[in-house]
Amino acid sequence: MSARLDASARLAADVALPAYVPEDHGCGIVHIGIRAFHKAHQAIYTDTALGLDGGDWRILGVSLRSREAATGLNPQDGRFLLLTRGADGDHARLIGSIAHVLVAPDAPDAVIAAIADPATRIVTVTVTEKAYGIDRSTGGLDLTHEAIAHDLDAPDAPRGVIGFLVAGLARRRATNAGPLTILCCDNLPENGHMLSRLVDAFARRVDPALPAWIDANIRFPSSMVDRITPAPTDRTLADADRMSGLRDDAAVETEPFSQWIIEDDFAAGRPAWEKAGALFVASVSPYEKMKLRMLNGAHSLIAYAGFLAGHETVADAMQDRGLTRIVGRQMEAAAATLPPVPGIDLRAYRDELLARFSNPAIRHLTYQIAMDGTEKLPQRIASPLVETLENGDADAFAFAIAAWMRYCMGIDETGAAYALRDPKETLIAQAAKDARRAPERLFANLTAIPGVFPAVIRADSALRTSVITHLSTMLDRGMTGAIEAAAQART
Ligand code: CS2
Repeated sequence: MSARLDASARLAADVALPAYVPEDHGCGIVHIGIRAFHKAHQAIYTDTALGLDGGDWRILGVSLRSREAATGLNPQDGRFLLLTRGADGDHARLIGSIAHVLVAPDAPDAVIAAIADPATRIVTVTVTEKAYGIDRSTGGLDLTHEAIAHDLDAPDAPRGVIGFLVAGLARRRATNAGPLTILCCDNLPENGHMLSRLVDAFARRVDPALPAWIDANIRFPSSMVDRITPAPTDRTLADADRMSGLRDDAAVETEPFSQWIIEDDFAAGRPAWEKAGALFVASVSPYEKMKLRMLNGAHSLIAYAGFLAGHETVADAMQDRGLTRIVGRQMEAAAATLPPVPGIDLRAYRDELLARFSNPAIRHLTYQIAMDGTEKLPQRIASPLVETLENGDADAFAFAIAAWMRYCMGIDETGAAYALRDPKETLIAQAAKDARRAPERLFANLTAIPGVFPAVIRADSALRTSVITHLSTMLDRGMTGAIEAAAQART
Protein backbone atom coordinates (compact mmCIF):
# COMPACT_ATOMS: atom_id res chain seq x y z
CA MET A 1 0.00 0.00 0.00
CA SER A 2 1.30 3.47 -0.87
CA ALA A 3 2.32 6.01 1.77
CA ARG A 4 -0.09 8.89 2.33
CA LEU A 5 0.45 12.19 0.56
CA ASP A 6 1.54 15.11 2.76
CA ALA A 7 3.80 18.19 2.64
CA SER A 8 6.99 16.16 2.87
CA ALA A 9 6.05 13.42 0.41
CA ARG A 10 8.04 12.92 -2.79
CA LEU A 11 5.88 12.45 -5.82
CA ALA A 12 6.41 10.67 -9.11
CA ALA A 13 8.39 12.84 -11.53
CA ASP A 14 5.58 13.69 -13.94
CA VAL A 15 3.32 15.26 -11.30
CA ALA A 16 3.43 19.08 -11.59
CA LEU A 17 4.36 20.72 -8.29
CA PRO A 18 3.40 24.09 -6.75
CA ALA A 19 5.71 26.87 -7.93
CA TYR A 20 5.97 28.20 -4.35
CA VAL A 21 6.46 26.87 -0.84
CA PRO A 22 2.93 26.66 0.53
CA GLU A 23 3.90 26.95 4.20
CA ASP A 24 5.66 30.27 3.46
CA HIS A 25 2.28 31.86 2.77
CA GLY A 26 -0.36 32.82 5.31
CA CYS A 27 -4.11 32.43 4.82
CA GLY A 28 -6.08 35.35 3.40
CA ILE A 29 -9.15 33.48 2.17
CA VAL A 30 -11.83 31.56 4.04
CA HIS A 31 -13.74 29.25 1.73
CA ILE A 32 -17.17 28.01 2.81
CA GLY A 33 -18.32 24.78 1.14
CA ILE A 34 -15.10 22.94 0.48
CA ARG A 35 -15.88 20.13 -1.91
CA ALA A 36 -14.70 18.89 -5.31
CA PHE A 37 -15.81 21.95 -7.26
CA HIS A 38 -13.87 24.41 -5.11
CA LYS A 39 -10.81 22.17 -5.20
CA ALA A 40 -10.95 21.99 -9.02
CA HIS A 41 -11.65 25.68 -9.53
CA GLN A 42 -10.94 28.52 -7.07
CA ALA A 43 -8.22 26.52 -5.28
CA ILE A 44 -6.46 26.05 -8.63
CA TYR A 45 -6.62 29.73 -9.62
CA THR A 46 -5.27 30.58 -6.18
CA ASP A 47 -2.51 27.97 -6.45
CA THR A 48 -1.40 29.39 -9.81
CA ALA A 49 -1.61 32.98 -8.55
CA LEU A 50 0.46 32.11 -5.47
CA GLY A 51 3.12 30.62 -7.73
CA LEU A 52 3.22 33.65 -10.04
CA ASP A 53 2.60 36.49 -7.66
CA GLY A 54 2.92 35.25 -4.06
CA GLY A 55 1.05 36.85 -1.19
CA ASP A 56 -0.67 35.59 1.94
CA TRP A 57 -3.59 34.09 0.09
CA ARG A 58 -3.78 30.48 1.14
CA ILE A 59 -7.22 29.14 1.86
CA LEU A 60 -8.79 28.03 5.10
CA GLY A 61 -11.62 25.70 4.09
CA VAL A 62 -14.89 25.37 5.95
CA SER A 63 -17.24 22.45 5.61
CA LEU A 64 -20.75 23.20 6.85
CA ARG A 65 -21.77 19.59 7.31
CA SER A 66 -19.63 16.69 6.27
CA ARG A 67 -16.25 15.74 7.72
CA GLU A 68 -15.08 14.28 4.43
CA ALA A 69 -13.01 17.26 3.25
CA ALA A 70 -11.29 17.52 6.63
CA THR A 71 -10.45 13.83 6.93
CA GLY A 72 -9.14 13.89 3.35
CA LEU A 73 -7.11 17.10 3.47
CA ASN A 74 -5.96 17.70 7.05
CA PRO A 75 -3.75 14.61 7.42
CA GLN A 76 -2.26 15.58 4.04
CA ASP A 77 -1.28 19.14 5.13
CA GLY A 78 -3.98 20.37 2.76
CA ARG A 79 -2.27 18.81 -0.27
CA PHE A 80 -4.27 17.05 -2.97
CA LEU A 81 -3.89 16.03 -6.58
CA LEU A 82 -5.86 17.56 -9.38
CA LEU A 83 -6.33 15.10 -12.24
CA THR A 84 -7.20 16.76 -15.51
CA ARG A 85 -8.74 14.39 -18.01
CA GLY A 86 -8.79 15.44 -21.65
CA ALA A 87 -8.13 14.34 -25.21
CA ASP A 88 -4.39 14.14 -24.53
CA GLY A 89 -4.80 11.82 -21.54
CA ASP A 90 -4.66 12.45 -17.80
CA HIS A 91 -2.39 14.97 -16.09
CA ALA A 92 -1.71 15.21 -12.37
CA ARG A 93 -0.86 18.38 -10.49
CA LEU A 94 -0.18 18.78 -6.77
CA ILE A 95 -2.10 21.67 -5.22
CA GLY A 96 -0.82 23.57 -2.19
CA SER A 97 -3.25 26.46 -1.82
CA ILE A 98 -5.46 24.93 0.87
CA ALA A 99 -3.97 25.16 4.34
CA HIS A 100 -6.52 23.46 6.56
CA VAL A 101 -10.20 22.52 6.80
CA LEU A 102 -12.58 23.34 9.67
CA VAL A 103 -15.73 21.29 10.16
CA ALA A 104 -18.35 23.82 11.23
CA PRO A 105 -20.51 21.58 13.46
CA ASP A 106 -17.38 20.54 15.40
CA ALA A 107 -15.97 24.03 15.80
CA PRO A 108 -18.55 26.73 15.01
CA ASP A 109 -16.70 29.40 16.93
CA ALA A 110 -13.48 28.73 15.03
CA VAL A 111 -15.39 29.40 11.80
CA ILE A 112 -16.76 32.70 13.11
CA ALA A 113 -13.27 33.62 14.34
CA ALA A 114 -11.78 32.81 10.92
CA ILE A 115 -14.27 35.08 9.13
CA ALA A 116 -13.51 37.79 11.70
CA ASP A 117 -9.72 37.38 11.55
CA PRO A 118 -8.11 40.62 10.27
CA ALA A 119 -5.85 38.44 8.08
CA THR A 120 -8.93 37.20 6.22
CA ARG A 121 -9.63 39.53 3.33
CA ILE A 122 -11.86 37.37 1.17
CA VAL A 123 -14.54 34.79 1.94
CA THR A 124 -15.44 32.67 -1.08
CA VAL A 125 -18.57 30.53 -1.07
CA THR A 126 -19.71 27.38 -2.93
CA VAL A 127 -22.53 25.80 -0.96
CA THR A 128 -24.93 24.97 -3.86
CA GLU A 129 -28.18 26.72 -4.62
CA LYS A 130 -30.28 25.17 -1.88
CA ALA A 131 -28.08 26.20 1.04
CA TYR A 132 -28.69 29.95 0.87
CA GLY A 133 -32.36 30.06 1.82
CA ILE A 134 -33.62 32.19 -1.07
CA ASP A 135 -37.32 32.93 -1.19
CA ARG A 136 -37.85 32.49 -4.93
CA SER A 137 -40.97 34.61 -5.06
CA THR A 138 -39.34 37.71 -3.53
CA GLY A 139 -35.61 37.08 -3.99
CA GLY A 140 -35.30 37.72 -0.24
CA LEU A 141 -34.73 35.50 2.75
CA ASP A 142 -36.83 32.34 3.10
CA LEU A 143 -37.71 32.37 6.79
CA THR A 144 -38.96 28.79 6.58
CA HIS A 145 -35.57 27.50 5.35
CA GLU A 146 -34.25 25.16 8.02
CA ALA A 147 -30.83 26.76 8.54
CA ILE A 148 -32.17 30.32 8.31
CA ALA A 149 -34.90 29.62 10.89
CA HIS A 150 -32.42 27.92 13.20
CA ASP A 151 -29.79 30.64 12.88
CA LEU A 152 -32.24 33.50 13.43
CA ASP A 153 -33.12 31.81 16.72
CA ALA A 154 -29.52 31.16 17.67
CA PRO A 155 -27.36 33.73 15.83
CA ASP A 156 -24.34 32.98 18.03
CA ALA A 157 -24.39 29.27 17.23
CA PRO A 158 -25.16 29.19 13.50
CA ARG A 159 -25.37 26.19 11.18
CA GLY A 160 -25.98 27.72 7.77
CA VAL A 161 -23.93 29.89 5.44
CA ILE A 162 -25.88 33.13 6.02
CA GLY A 163 -25.81 32.65 9.80
CA PHE A 164 -22.04 32.10 9.79
CA LEU A 165 -21.38 35.07 7.53
CA VAL A 166 -23.46 37.42 9.67
CA ALA A 167 -21.94 36.14 12.94
CA GLY A 168 -18.47 36.59 11.43
CA LEU A 169 -19.28 40.09 10.20
CA ALA A 170 -20.74 41.09 13.57
CA ARG A 171 -17.52 40.01 15.25
CA ARG A 172 -15.45 41.74 12.58
CA ARG A 173 -17.28 44.94 13.33
CA ALA A 174 -16.93 44.52 17.10
CA THR A 175 -13.18 43.88 16.84
CA ASN A 176 -12.49 46.45 14.16
CA ALA A 177 -11.03 43.80 11.89
CA GLY A 178 -11.52 45.85 8.75
CA PRO A 179 -13.12 45.47 5.32
CA LEU A 180 -13.74 42.16 3.57
CA THR A 181 -14.97 40.79 0.26
CA ILE A 182 -17.54 38.01 0.13
CA LEU A 183 -17.39 36.29 -3.24
CA CYS A 184 -20.21 33.95 -4.20
CA CYS A 185 -19.17 31.19 -6.63
CA ASP A 186 -22.45 29.31 -7.01
CA ASN A 187 -24.50 28.95 -10.20
CA LEU A 188 -27.08 31.61 -9.41
CA PRO A 189 -27.93 34.77 -11.34
CA GLU A 190 -26.37 37.98 -9.99
CA ASN A 191 -24.98 35.82 -7.21
CA GLY A 192 -23.18 38.69 -5.46
CA HIS A 193 -26.30 40.80 -5.25
CA MET A 194 -28.31 37.81 -4.12
CA LEU A 195 -25.87 37.06 -1.30
CA SER A 196 -25.65 40.70 -0.28
CA ARG A 197 -29.46 40.88 -0.07
CA LEU A 198 -29.70 37.77 2.08
CA VAL A 199 -26.90 38.84 4.43
CA ASP A 200 -28.48 42.27 4.79
CA ALA A 201 -31.95 40.84 5.52
CA PHE A 202 -30.56 38.44 8.11
CA ALA A 203 -28.33 41.07 9.74
CA ARG A 204 -31.28 43.47 10.04
CA ARG A 205 -33.12 40.91 12.12
CA VAL A 206 -30.32 40.09 14.53
CA ASP A 207 -28.40 43.35 14.90
CA PRO A 208 -29.97 46.57 13.59
CA ALA A 209 -26.64 48.43 13.64
CA LEU A 210 -24.87 45.87 11.46
CA PRO A 211 -26.32 46.57 7.97
CA ALA A 212 -24.87 50.09 7.79
CA TRP A 213 -21.43 48.78 8.76
CA ILE A 214 -21.70 45.99 6.19
CA ASP A 215 -22.68 48.50 3.56
CA ALA A 216 -19.60 50.59 4.27
CA ASN A 217 -17.08 47.76 4.66
CA ILE A 218 -18.08 44.65 2.76
CA ARG A 219 -18.15 44.09 -1.00
CA PHE A 220 -20.14 41.34 -2.71
CA PRO A 221 -18.90 41.04 -6.31
CA SER A 222 -20.73 38.61 -8.57
CA SER A 223 -18.82 35.90 -10.36
CA MET A 224 -19.39 33.25 -13.02
CA VAL A 225 -17.60 29.98 -12.44
CA ASP A 226 -17.24 27.11 -14.86
CA ARG A 227 -15.49 23.77 -14.74
CA ILE A 228 -17.20 20.43 -15.14
CA THR A 229 -16.20 18.46 -12.07
CA PRO A 230 -17.78 15.08 -11.43
CA ALA A 231 -17.92 13.78 -7.87
CA PRO A 232 -14.66 11.91 -7.19
CA THR A 233 -14.92 8.13 -7.18
CA ASP A 234 -12.72 5.20 -6.15
CA ARG A 235 -11.29 5.37 -9.65
CA THR A 236 -10.20 8.97 -9.08
CA LEU A 237 -8.30 7.89 -5.97
CA ALA A 238 -6.83 4.81 -7.65
CA ASP A 239 -5.60 6.91 -10.59
CA ALA A 240 -4.11 9.49 -8.22
CA ASP A 241 -2.23 6.70 -6.46
CA ARG A 242 -1.05 5.22 -9.75
CA MET A 243 0.14 8.58 -11.09
CA SER A 244 1.78 9.92 -7.94
CA GLY A 245 2.88 6.79 -6.14
CA LEU A 246 1.04 8.01 -3.04
CA ARG A 247 -2.31 7.50 -1.40
CA ASP A 248 -4.39 10.66 -1.74
CA ASP A 249 -7.83 10.57 -0.13
CA ALA A 250 -8.61 14.08 -1.33
CA ALA A 251 -7.86 13.80 -5.07
CA VAL A 252 -10.29 15.38 -7.53
CA GLU A 253 -10.73 14.99 -11.27
CA THR A 254 -11.92 17.55 -13.76
CA GLU A 255 -11.94 18.63 -17.40
CA PRO A 256 -9.18 20.78 -18.98
CA PHE A 257 -11.54 23.75 -19.56
CA SER A 258 -11.88 26.33 -16.82
CA GLN A 259 -13.42 29.78 -16.66
CA TRP A 260 -13.85 32.38 -13.93
CA ILE A 261 -15.32 35.80 -14.61
CA ILE A 262 -15.37 38.17 -11.67
CA GLU A 263 -16.63 41.67 -10.97
CA ASP A 264 -13.57 43.65 -9.98
CA ASP A 265 -14.94 45.04 -6.75
CA PHE A 266 -12.78 43.99 -3.81
CA ALA A 267 -12.65 45.69 -0.42
CA ALA A 268 -9.23 44.56 0.78
CA GLY A 269 -7.17 43.27 -2.12
CA ARG A 270 -7.17 39.92 -3.87
CA PRO A 271 -4.79 37.34 -5.31
CA ALA A 272 -3.55 37.93 -8.85
CA TRP A 273 -6.18 35.52 -10.17
CA GLU A 274 -5.98 37.23 -13.58
CA LYS A 275 -2.48 35.73 -13.92
CA ALA A 276 -4.15 32.34 -13.60
CA GLY A 277 -6.64 33.15 -16.35
CA ALA A 278 -9.56 34.75 -14.48
CA LEU A 279 -11.24 37.59 -16.31
CA PHE A 280 -12.11 40.73 -14.36
CA VAL A 281 -15.01 42.73 -15.73
CA ALA A 282 -17.33 45.55 -14.72
CA SER A 283 -20.46 43.41 -15.04
CA VAL A 284 -20.64 39.62 -14.89
CA SER A 285 -24.33 39.46 -15.71
CA PRO A 286 -24.14 38.66 -19.46
CA TYR A 287 -21.58 35.87 -18.88
CA GLU A 288 -23.56 34.46 -16.01
CA LYS A 289 -26.77 34.35 -18.00
CA MET A 290 -24.97 32.74 -20.92
CA LYS A 291 -23.50 30.01 -18.75
CA LEU A 292 -26.64 29.32 -16.70
CA ARG A 293 -28.91 29.18 -19.71
CA MET A 294 -26.67 27.48 -22.26
CA LEU A 295 -24.43 25.19 -20.22
CA ASN A 296 -26.45 24.50 -17.10
CA GLY A 297 -29.82 24.57 -18.90
CA ALA A 298 -28.55 21.96 -21.36
CA HIS A 299 -27.05 19.97 -18.49
CA SER A 300 -30.40 19.74 -16.72
CA LEU A 301 -32.15 18.66 -19.92
CA ILE A 302 -29.47 16.01 -20.52
CA ALA A 303 -29.67 14.90 -16.88
CA TYR A 304 -33.42 14.16 -16.81
CA ALA A 305 -33.89 12.91 -20.35
CA GLY A 306 -30.54 11.08 -20.37
CA PHE A 307 -31.02 9.40 -17.00
CA LEU A 308 -34.43 8.03 -17.99
CA ALA A 309 -33.20 6.96 -21.42
CA GLY A 310 -30.58 4.83 -19.62
CA HIS A 311 -27.54 7.07 -20.15
CA GLU A 312 -25.37 6.97 -17.07
CA THR A 313 -23.13 9.89 -17.98
CA VAL A 314 -23.39 13.12 -19.96
CA ALA A 315 -20.83 11.78 -22.44
CA ASP A 316 -22.99 8.67 -22.98
CA ALA A 317 -26.05 10.86 -23.51
CA MET A 318 -24.12 12.86 -26.12
CA GLN A 319 -23.90 9.70 -28.23
CA ASP A 320 -27.70 9.85 -28.54
CA ARG A 321 -28.20 11.79 -31.80
CA GLY A 322 -31.85 12.50 -31.11
CA LEU A 323 -31.11 13.92 -27.68
CA THR A 324 -28.27 16.11 -28.97
CA ARG A 325 -30.67 17.62 -31.51
CA ILE A 326 -33.07 18.54 -28.72
CA VAL A 327 -30.18 19.93 -26.71
CA GLY A 328 -29.01 21.97 -29.70
CA ARG A 329 -32.46 23.45 -30.18
CA GLN A 330 -32.79 24.41 -26.52
CA MET A 331 -29.31 25.99 -26.56
CA GLU A 332 -30.25 28.03 -29.60
CA ALA A 333 -33.45 29.25 -27.96
CA ALA A 334 -31.47 30.08 -24.80
CA ALA A 335 -28.83 31.96 -26.83
CA ALA A 336 -31.58 34.06 -28.40
CA THR A 337 -32.47 35.44 -24.95
CA LEU A 338 -28.96 36.72 -24.24
CA PRO A 339 -27.66 40.25 -24.45
CA PRO A 340 -24.38 40.59 -26.38
CA VAL A 341 -21.68 38.85 -24.35
CA PRO A 342 -18.40 40.80 -24.69
CA GLY A 343 -15.72 38.85 -26.53
CA ILE A 344 -17.86 35.73 -26.99
CA ASP A 345 -19.27 34.25 -30.16
CA LEU A 346 -22.30 32.26 -29.02
CA ARG A 347 -22.10 29.74 -31.85
CA ALA A 348 -18.50 28.94 -30.97
CA TYR A 349 -19.49 28.81 -27.29
CA ARG A 350 -22.25 26.31 -28.09
CA ASP A 351 -19.90 24.12 -30.15
CA GLU A 352 -17.35 24.20 -27.36
CA LEU A 353 -20.03 23.15 -24.84
CA LEU A 354 -21.07 20.21 -27.01
CA ALA A 355 -17.44 19.12 -27.26
CA ARG A 356 -16.95 19.45 -23.49
CA PHE A 357 -20.09 17.44 -22.79
CA SER A 358 -18.81 14.74 -25.16
CA ASN A 359 -15.43 14.34 -23.40
CA PRO A 360 -15.37 10.57 -22.86
CA ALA A 361 -12.71 10.81 -20.14
CA ILE A 362 -15.12 12.64 -17.82
CA ARG A 363 -17.75 10.41 -16.23
CA HIS A 364 -20.24 13.05 -15.12
CA LEU A 365 -23.31 11.21 -13.91
CA THR A 366 -26.70 12.32 -15.18
CA TYR A 367 -28.03 11.34 -11.75
CA GLN A 368 -25.60 13.78 -10.07
CA ILE A 369 -26.81 16.71 -12.18
CA ALA A 370 -30.47 15.68 -11.75
CA MET A 371 -30.22 16.51 -8.05
CA ASP A 372 -31.97 19.65 -6.68
CA GLY A 373 -34.03 20.34 -9.79
CA THR A 374 -36.36 22.77 -8.02
CA GLU A 375 -33.34 24.91 -7.14
CA LYS A 376 -31.85 24.76 -10.63
CA LEU A 377 -34.73 24.95 -13.10
CA PRO A 378 -35.83 28.52 -12.24
CA GLN A 379 -32.65 30.18 -13.55
CA ARG A 380 -31.69 27.52 -16.10
CA ILE A 381 -35.01 26.87 -17.83
CA ALA A 382 -37.87 29.01 -16.48
CA SER A 383 -36.16 32.42 -16.85
CA PRO A 384 -35.13 32.03 -20.51
CA LEU A 385 -38.49 30.43 -21.22
CA VAL A 386 -40.41 33.37 -19.77
CA GLU A 387 -38.36 35.73 -21.93
CA THR A 388 -39.15 33.56 -24.97
CA LEU A 389 -42.91 33.20 -24.47
CA GLU A 390 -43.81 36.37 -26.34
CA ASN A 391 -41.83 36.00 -29.51
CA GLY A 392 -39.38 33.14 -29.49
CA ASP A 393 -39.11 29.37 -29.60
CA ALA A 394 -40.66 28.72 -26.16
CA ASP A 395 -41.48 25.20 -27.24
CA ALA A 396 -37.75 24.44 -27.23
CA PHE A 397 -37.84 24.35 -23.42
CA ALA A 398 -40.93 22.15 -23.16
CA PHE A 399 -39.03 18.88 -23.51
CA ALA A 400 -36.76 19.67 -20.55
CA ILE A 401 -39.73 20.53 -18.36
CA ALA A 402 -41.53 17.35 -19.37
CA ALA A 403 -38.38 15.28 -18.71
CA TRP A 404 -38.07 16.80 -15.24
CA MET A 405 -41.73 16.02 -14.56
CA ARG A 406 -41.25 12.43 -15.70
CA TYR A 407 -38.16 12.22 -13.47
CA CYS A 408 -40.23 13.48 -10.52
CA MET A 409 -42.16 10.19 -10.62
CA GLY A 410 -39.12 8.63 -8.93
CA ILE A 411 -39.28 5.38 -10.84
CA ASP A 412 -37.36 4.54 -14.00
CA GLU A 413 -38.47 2.59 -17.04
CA THR A 414 -37.31 -0.73 -15.63
CA GLY A 415 -39.56 -0.11 -12.64
CA ALA A 416 -36.64 0.68 -10.31
CA ALA A 417 -37.17 3.45 -7.76
CA TYR A 418 -34.51 6.14 -7.21
CA ALA A 419 -34.16 8.89 -4.63
CA LEU A 420 -35.20 12.31 -5.93
CA ARG A 421 -32.62 14.22 -3.85
CA ASP A 422 -34.32 17.61 -3.91
CA PRO A 423 -35.13 19.96 -1.02
CA LYS A 424 -38.75 19.79 -2.14
CA GLU A 425 -38.73 16.01 -2.58
CA THR A 426 -41.64 15.43 -0.21
CA LEU A 427 -43.87 17.85 -2.10
CA ILE A 428 -42.74 16.42 -5.43
CA ALA A 429 -43.37 12.84 -4.39
CA GLN A 430 -46.87 13.73 -3.18
CA ALA A 431 -47.62 15.68 -6.38
CA ALA A 432 -46.47 12.75 -8.52
CA LYS A 433 -48.35 10.18 -6.45
CA ASP A 434 -51.60 12.16 -6.62
CA ALA A 435 -51.25 12.44 -10.41
CA ARG A 436 -51.32 8.66 -10.87
CA ARG A 437 -49.47 8.78 -14.20
CA ALA A 438 -51.95 11.20 -15.78
CA PRO A 439 -49.82 13.77 -17.68
CA GLU A 440 -52.30 16.66 -17.21
CA ARG A 441 -52.45 16.10 -13.48
CA LEU A 442 -48.69 15.69 -13.22
CA PHE A 443 -48.26 19.02 -15.00
CA ALA A 444 -50.87 20.75 -12.82
CA ASN A 445 -49.56 19.33 -9.54
CA LEU A 446 -45.90 20.00 -10.21
CA THR A 447 -46.38 23.51 -11.58
CA ALA A 448 -48.40 24.29 -8.43
CA ILE A 449 -45.35 23.72 -6.20
CA PRO A 450 -44.37 27.24 -5.15
CA GLY A 451 -41.11 28.82 -6.23
CA VAL A 452 -40.22 26.68 -9.24
CA PHE A 453 -42.18 27.92 -12.25
CA PRO A 454 -43.67 31.42 -12.43
CA ALA A 455 -47.45 31.60 -12.94
CA VAL A 456 -47.06 32.83 -16.51
CA ILE A 457 -45.66 29.44 -17.49
CA ARG A 458 -48.69 27.64 -16.05
CA ALA A 459 -51.01 30.07 -17.80
CA ASP A 460 -49.65 29.70 -21.33
CA SER A 461 -51.89 27.15 -22.98
CA ALA A 462 -49.64 26.44 -25.98
CA LEU A 463 -46.72 25.70 -23.70
CA ARG A 464 -48.86 23.59 -21.38
CA THR A 465 -50.08 21.54 -24.34
CA SER A 466 -46.60 21.04 -25.60
CA VAL A 467 -45.22 19.90 -22.18
CA ILE A 468 -48.17 17.56 -21.68
CA THR A 469 -47.74 16.09 -25.17
CA HIS A 470 -44.06 15.31 -24.52
CA LEU A 471 -44.96 13.89 -21.13
CA SER A 472 -47.62 11.64 -22.63
CA THR A 473 -45.14 10.32 -25.18
CA MET A 474 -42.58 9.74 -22.43
CA LEU A 475 -45.15 7.70 -20.52
CA ASP A 476 -46.50 5.81 -23.53
CA ARG A 477 -43.36 5.15 -25.53
CA GLY A 478 -40.62 5.60 -22.97
CA MET A 479 -37.96 8.32 -22.93
CA THR A 480 -36.15 6.88 -25.95
CA GLY A 481 -39.37 6.98 -27.98
CA ALA A 482 -40.10 10.52 -26.81
CA ILE A 483 -36.60 11.66 -27.75
CA GLU A 484 -37.01 10.16 -31.22
CA ALA A 485 -40.39 11.78 -31.69
CA ALA A 486 -39.22 15.23 -30.54
CA ALA A 487 -36.00 15.07 -32.57
CA GLN A 488 -37.94 14.16 -35.72
CA ALA A 489 -40.58 16.81 -35.20
CA ARG A 490 -37.78 19.31 -35.41
CA THR A 491 -36.81 18.43 -38.97
C1 CS2 B 1 -24.12 20.98 -13.26
C2 CS2 B 1 -23.02 21.94 -12.82
O1 CS2 B 1 -24.54 19.61 -11.40
C3 CS2 B 1 -24.99 20.52 -12.11
O2 CS2 B 1 -26.07 21.02 -11.91
O3 CS2 B 1 -24.89 21.58 -14.25
O4 CS2 B 1 -22.40 21.51 -11.66
C4 CS2 B 1 -21.96 22.14 -13.93
O5 CS2 B 1 -21.23 20.97 -14.15
C5 CS2 B 1 -21.02 23.26 -13.60
O6 CS2 B 1 -21.76 24.42 -13.37
C6 CS2 B 1 -20.02 23.46 -14.72
O7 CS2 B 1 -19.31 24.62 -14.51
